[in-house]
Amino acid sequence: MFLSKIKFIISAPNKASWPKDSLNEICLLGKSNVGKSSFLNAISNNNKIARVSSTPGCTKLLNFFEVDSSYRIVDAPGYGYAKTSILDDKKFAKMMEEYIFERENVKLFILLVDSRRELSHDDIDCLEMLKKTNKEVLVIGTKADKLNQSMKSKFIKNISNVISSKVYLTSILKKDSFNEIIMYIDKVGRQE
Ligand SMILES: Nc1nc2c(ncn2[C@@H]2O[C@H](COP(=O)(O)OP(=O)(O)OP(=O)(O)O)[C@@H](O)[C@H]2O)c(=O)[nH]1
Ligand SMILES: [Mg+2]
Repeated sequence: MFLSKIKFIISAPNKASWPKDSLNEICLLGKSNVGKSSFLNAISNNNKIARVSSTPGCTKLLNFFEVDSSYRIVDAPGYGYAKTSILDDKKFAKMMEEYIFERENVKLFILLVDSRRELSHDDIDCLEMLKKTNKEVLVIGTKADKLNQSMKSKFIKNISNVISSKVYLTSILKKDSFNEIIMYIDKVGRQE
């Protein structure tokens, strides 16, 4: 299964540009280069949906994508790139905090982390912010193709010490690693 009929809606620098309706939104967050835009392409089975680059800082604004005219996925720019720490860069922080705390449409935040790395301070700061929203949060470890079995278990164990929500491991080289999360996203997106 993949998400079908995905189309790009708008790249938003601030709340004046957010779509003005009540469609549910699912937001992808995480450090630069962890693979947020690649994740969106993988669940759409279309590498042309979002722009991806091996250089961090590829996505600059909040990019809204509509799925089957029913709900949206929002691909966020990453933190931790150059000065773009989630709290230090004022413009970036304002754009993200505004969305995280004020956007009522959001039903689920997905925090993506590179499964080869430990959680960074920015990841922890981000999780703390998300906790304050009282909204649902999921963690995805990306690039699982780089891990062996014992590294995978260690990753899941480490994350579970920090957050109680469900943790998934995905790899763009293994399409079926997205099956469960796609079904979940679609269910949350279409919820009344
Ligand atoms: N091996 C491997 N590489 C991946 C995977 N997912 C993403 N990548 C690579 O990671 C790099 C960054 O991917 P992006 O999707 O642009 O990352 P991003 O999180 O959107 O980055 P920003 O937009 O800068 O925040 C690219 O070179 C991708 O090909 C994966 O599952 N496995
Ligand atoms: Mg991106």
